[in-house]
Amino acid sequence: MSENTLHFKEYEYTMPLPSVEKIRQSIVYKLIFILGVDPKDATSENWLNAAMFAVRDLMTESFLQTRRAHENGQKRMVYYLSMEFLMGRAFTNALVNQNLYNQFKQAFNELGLDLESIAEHEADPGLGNGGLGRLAACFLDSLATLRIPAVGYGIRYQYGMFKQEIVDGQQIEKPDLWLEDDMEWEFHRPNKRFAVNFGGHIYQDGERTVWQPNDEIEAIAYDEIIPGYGAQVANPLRLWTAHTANLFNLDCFNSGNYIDAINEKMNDENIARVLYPNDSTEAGRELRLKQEYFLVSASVQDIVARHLCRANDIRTLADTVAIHLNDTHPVLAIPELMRILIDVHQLNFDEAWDICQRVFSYTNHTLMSEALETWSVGLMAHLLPRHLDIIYKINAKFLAFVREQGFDEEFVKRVSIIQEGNDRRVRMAWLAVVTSHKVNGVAKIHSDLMKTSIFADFAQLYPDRFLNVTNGVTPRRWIEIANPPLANLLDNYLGESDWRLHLDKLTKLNDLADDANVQAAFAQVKRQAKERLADYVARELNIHINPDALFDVQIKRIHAYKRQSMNVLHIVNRYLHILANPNANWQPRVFILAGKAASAYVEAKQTIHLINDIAKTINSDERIRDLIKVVFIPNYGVSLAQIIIPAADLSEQISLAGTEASGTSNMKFALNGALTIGTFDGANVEIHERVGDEHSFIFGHSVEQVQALRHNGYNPYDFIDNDMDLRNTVQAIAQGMFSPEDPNRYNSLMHNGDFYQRYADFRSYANVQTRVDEHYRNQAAWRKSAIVNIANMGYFSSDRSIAEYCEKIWQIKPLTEEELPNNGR
Ligand code: 26V
Repeated sequence: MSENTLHFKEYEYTMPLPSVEKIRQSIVYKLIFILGVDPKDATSENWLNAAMFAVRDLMTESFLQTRRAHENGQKRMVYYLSMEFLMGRAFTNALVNQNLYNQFKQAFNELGLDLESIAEHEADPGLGNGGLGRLAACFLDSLATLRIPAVGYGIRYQYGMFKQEIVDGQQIEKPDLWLEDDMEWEFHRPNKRFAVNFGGHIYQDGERTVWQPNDEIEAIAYDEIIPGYGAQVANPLRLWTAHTANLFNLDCFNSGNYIDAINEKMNDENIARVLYPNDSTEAGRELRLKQEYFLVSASVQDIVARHLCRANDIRTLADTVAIHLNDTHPVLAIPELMRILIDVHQLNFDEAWDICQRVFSYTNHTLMSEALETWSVGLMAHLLPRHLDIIYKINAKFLAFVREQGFDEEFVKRVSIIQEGNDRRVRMAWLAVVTSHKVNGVAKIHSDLMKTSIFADFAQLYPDRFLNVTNGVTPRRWIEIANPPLANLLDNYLGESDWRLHLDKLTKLNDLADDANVQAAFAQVKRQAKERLADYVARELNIHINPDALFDVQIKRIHAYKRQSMNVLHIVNRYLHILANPNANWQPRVFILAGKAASAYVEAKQTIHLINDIAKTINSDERIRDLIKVVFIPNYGVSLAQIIIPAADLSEQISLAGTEASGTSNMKFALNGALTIGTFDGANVEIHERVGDEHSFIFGHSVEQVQALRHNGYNPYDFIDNDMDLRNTVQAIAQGMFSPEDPNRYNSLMHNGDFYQRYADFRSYANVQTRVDEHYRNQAAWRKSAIVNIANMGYFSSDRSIAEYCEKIWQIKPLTEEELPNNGR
């Protein structure tokens, strides 16, 4: 960047030069004049806050220029609607993507401060549950980097994902007060506000249906800058907060009790209060439905308003607008857009329907039936009567089409958007599929299963609608930021730095995988990351782990289908064998697990308790002599993942085949040189395809075998009774070896019908773990495998995923050189 980087032609102004000196001055300036803090009293938080404002200045111009480019161009734009965005910390990301990291580091040095430790003070906004939210964040990074005209829309939850503490081995949830750090660096847009209505009733006025709502909430925007790598383009992530609408215009104030009326209105702000955990419990569902509508109503109103600014003709909406539905959570955007087109802009139903079909696309992220959203017709009639009315009309039109095709009434019943019966419900996934021009799964195997399981009927009706776009992850966060020494290694051995933008360039490493120098350099990178993690574990948990041991890692939400408890079976089996045979040549291992359990999910919480009980017993058993260490690291999130993933030797991806839609940590691990031990599930299949049998460890039943077992009446004791290791292991846990004070504590966890077939896969899992040990003993061979893994991960860049979405789903092109904000630099 130079002093005259960008200009709004009609105004004169000077941007501060981002030299080290100017940066240092800018930080001090912000500290004094924006925060009002005397530098001699400044805390680390104050310095960070000041530096964040300084870096925001440097992004703002391209942010506003990008907006101009969007407004001036007639390009189709994509609006990515998601109830979750797991962005991770923003500060280092902003520096890296703008190529300002070294300057800021130097500026901090000159102030006597260390950038890395200052950056640790930033709160990590946990506005998501897991993979779906993190995927949205990787996608935003790639959209901006690829200069795609795009806006992300979400909710600015006051409380994100809870903070997890472990007390006596058990999970305790603490509220996550991420906003209280007072480091708001988003742009608050108090004039970007939209009324979101609820309740009331509908009536006919001639041809027209009129909605008379009885409650109004206001959505107010906050914009976060999403800088693309290379600083050419910055897109907005617009998050909505809830505000009580114009209090004094509402009827309830005429009814007498002023204080009660105010209190009641204050409750409206609960809408944006807290992120829902994905435990699919019924409690509090009404608020969740309100949240979903709140997000989509504000966003769709905003999208329509933007379109009218650009094109001034509502009928051309589908030419300039693509709206993407991240799972079914924002599917109410469909009836909301219909409502706006018909009720506000007076289009007829068929015109509106035609526009919706061209605008919307939808990604499915899970096949598990309990996660498929449905809403009771009664609740929807109560909160959103006009939307229910529109959904009925869409359904009538759709079912007429189905009958025309000659399908029978059984089929009609199955595909109806309304599930009939005592408890009538709206099936949100069906509404998404019926409307969207494209529906995608997130890994090859998942997209195939989608067409043969949950959406089989729809695949018959609309064979061309379904496609796959395999997930990806951003190499900027998952290599450059999480693992700077690896980034250096890649720069050195690839002889260029643009793997950050063209991850396929990593394939060059395939030729270097046998090279002793490269292996040694890799070993050093891995060692550094393992030491860093060991320091963290020593500091936070007072557990000492040996960086020479094999680091075996499973980090993700705790869920029965992900089978953390099968990992535990292997650990205990190994423990029992070491006790029986202490002098064999055991490979020392550190088992690292982390993840949150939804607060109402009893089995998941028990699993955490079990892991901690086992850690306590094994870590203090002197006979084990550090051959096994078990560590459960509390409060898993993006920031912790950035520390753990680079340090992993082995990546546990052991879900039951057919249950994990894709997984994305599997990609991050392999990209950081961990070998995968995994089932044929999700993206493991495609990772294995690229790295080969020799460099990964696949085990367990295939989807077909899993289905056959289920079909034939799966009996876990067929496996327990016929495998002595398994029998001993299950008994040890179930009879209280790790919970002597409460010997039955894990009886039910071990004897619960084993829906996810841990016991059926145990033998092949244990066997392949033995192969892992053998491979690790040959360090040269292991390092080669690790390098081959890195070399073949180019495909799993989220840049590739986004390019596919643009081409196959959204029909969107990047901004051209001429349209670029900094054209003429
Ligand atoms: C469901 C619910 C239902 C209750 C309210 C809150 C809530 C939040 C999320 C969900 C569904 C989550 C689905 C999900 O996270 N799927 C994951 O998506 C990843 C990105 O595609 C993928 O890698 C994981 O395999 C998949 O489990």
